[in-house]
Amino acid sequence: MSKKKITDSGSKKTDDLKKFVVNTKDTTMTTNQGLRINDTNNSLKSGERGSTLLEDFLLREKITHFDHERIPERIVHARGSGAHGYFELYESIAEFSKAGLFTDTSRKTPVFVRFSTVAGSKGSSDLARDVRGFAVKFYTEEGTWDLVGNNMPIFFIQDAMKFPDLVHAVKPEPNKEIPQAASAHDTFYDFVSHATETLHNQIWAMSDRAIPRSFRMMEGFGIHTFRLINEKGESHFVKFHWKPKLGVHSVTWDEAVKISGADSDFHRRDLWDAIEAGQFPEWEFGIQVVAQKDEHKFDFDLLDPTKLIPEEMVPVRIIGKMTLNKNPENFFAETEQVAFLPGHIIPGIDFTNDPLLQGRLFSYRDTQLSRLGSPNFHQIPINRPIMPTHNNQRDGHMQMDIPKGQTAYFPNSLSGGCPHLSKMAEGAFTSYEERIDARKIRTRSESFSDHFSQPALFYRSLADWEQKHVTDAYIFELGKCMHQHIQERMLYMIAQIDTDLSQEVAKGLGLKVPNSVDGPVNQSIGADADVSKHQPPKKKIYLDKSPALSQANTKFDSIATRQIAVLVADGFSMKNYKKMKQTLEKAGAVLKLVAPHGGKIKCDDQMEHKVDAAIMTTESVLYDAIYIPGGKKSIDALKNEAKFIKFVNEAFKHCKAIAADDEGEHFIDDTFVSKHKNDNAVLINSKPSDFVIAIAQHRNWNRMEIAKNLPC
Ligand code: HDE
Repeated sequence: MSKKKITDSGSKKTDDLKKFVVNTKDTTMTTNQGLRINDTNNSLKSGERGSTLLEDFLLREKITHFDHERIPERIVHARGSGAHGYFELYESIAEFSKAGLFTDTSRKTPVFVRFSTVAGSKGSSDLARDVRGFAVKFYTEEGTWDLVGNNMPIFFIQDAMKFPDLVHAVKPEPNKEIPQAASAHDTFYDFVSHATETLHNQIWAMSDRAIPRSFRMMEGFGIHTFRLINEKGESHFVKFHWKPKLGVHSVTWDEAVKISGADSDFHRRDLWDAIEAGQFPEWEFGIQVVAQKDEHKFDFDLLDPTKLIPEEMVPVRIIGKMTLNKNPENFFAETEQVAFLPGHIIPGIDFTNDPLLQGRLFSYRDTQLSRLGSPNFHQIPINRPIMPTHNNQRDGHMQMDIPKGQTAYFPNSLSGGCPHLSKMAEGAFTSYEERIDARKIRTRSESFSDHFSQPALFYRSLADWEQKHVTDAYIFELGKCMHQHIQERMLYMIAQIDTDLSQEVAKGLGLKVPNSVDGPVNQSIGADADVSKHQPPKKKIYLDKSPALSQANTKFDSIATRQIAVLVADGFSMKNYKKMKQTLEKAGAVLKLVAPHGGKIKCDDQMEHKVDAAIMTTESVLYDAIYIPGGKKSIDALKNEAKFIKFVNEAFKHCKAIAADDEGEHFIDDTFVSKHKNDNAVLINSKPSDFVIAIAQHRNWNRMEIAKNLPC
């Protein structure tokens, strides 16, 4: 994460948006027609206590606009947060792609990014267990390219035809509209347990990836195999990756549940605050390239979006970096109205026949028509490309441009043939000339049938503590299912991935893992299909482990932007505080004074300090670590407030770093931590630099077994 001076612009796109920004500073209120208004509080009435008159155009304008100020939320990914930024290329990959943003290292390509949860409504909690959307709009000089990805490298289904079923299964159940933003219910697992292709993404959703610490600490993936096309028209297969500079980190499920109550905007606030503070989130951009001739060399099909290419088999080559450096001016105008379309493509990149991708190419344009209400949605400021657009598409709801001239067709002579077509040499797009010689057929390729090998690879690759989290997540999710046959069918599916895992989950549910299921294992096939051809074979082991899949192997070298709660009351030790503050802030952390009351408190030097949060307004789960400076008076006051004790106990339970100095140790003695002073991430009278190392570790998972038994 780079810390830079906040810049208001810096890109062609943010400069372009400035034209549309309306500032009300030093202005007078008017109607939408420019008429000055001197009363916006009272309607026009027949007498002081009389009825309102139909004549009141001021009331009508105000109320009518209000009545229509909502648009349909996105059918999936309704809850999201956006930010502006730019993409820079480290090295040209002209050998693979002719795209300007991949060949010209002097370019700074503007981007707008929207992160989202999938299942919840617009007002749901950020910390739901869910996949996260990671959609990037690149405003390139050759047109807009949208890379509409997720924070997990695979998807639940293999064919777009199944998307409505998947979404209907996971969304609130149609009779009672319950549960909100949660996969832990019968319909989801009913579907999953009958459609084995879902199991890979489903086990990822049980892992810590589904409860990120921050959007800034998530990976992003394009998921599908795309093509890169070079100047010679040659194609290479490619998978796109985003790698966060801060590493990949998550919260625990217990925290996620509590954060949802304490601050349901936790991720949104975190992204906004980091950018406002000039601590700009950064991701490196990587590609996995596979030569055309190697299309069939893998144990899985490159066109199957439920499969990843292990990084140990095809390394990710880092070629650039994205920095987010500006918050939107207006949530609705930008974050809500931004329209991402996988079909927004540029020369140098192309699609493959991945049947999920192919369906997405239709769905996203279609959905904008009902969400934004017009085929002119590309004219909304956030959606406008940075290059001029010219064609013969005309009219429609809310046409914002004024197309000039007599003609709106091609070819023409009356407008001199304009807009004329572009020659290939001038940078026109052309689709990759893939050779196709096939029968028209409605089926699933047999090469898509292996549904157990990769979820098993994922699970095997996780660290012990990650596996434990997956087990607990399954017990929670399946424990919320009311139908035993669904739970048992799921246990059978999990057993195909890992028998120990299924036994542990079964124990938690108080059930036994069944030896078979009713009907075919996979029922996601056509009625007349040859069932035997579409049953997943037993799992294969083509790679023992993929270390890249485990968060245990991420970066632990930074505490930048980590939130540290400093527990203080009047009389806290300034000497302790100052020393700790200097070291932590130098390393980029953010210290927050949490005190018995709001306003100001005094340290033992009698200086006043602004309180960041009164204990009644905050919770331990909102911080990454805790520091308790000494000062007898302060510690006595903290001990008097039970919530401070709970605060520290919870941080300990969540395996966070805790430091205390001098009398701060007496406070620790009143908490669960007292028995664990030799824990690696409990630092009493230690060097501040040791605290930095402990915070950078994110969590001390060695504490997990002890923490589990703490009653808080
Ligand atoms: Fe989406 N998806 N999706 N999806 N998706 C939408 O488009 C759809 C899929 C993803 O921040 C919708 O504008 C189909 C995969 C993100 O605005 C809709 C299929 C991946 C976002 C839609 C998929 C995604 C969406 C809803 C299966 C990861 C939010 C509103 C064929 C690679 C973008 C909208 C934003 C949004 C359809 C599968 C990611 C309905 C039919 C795979 C990040 O068009």
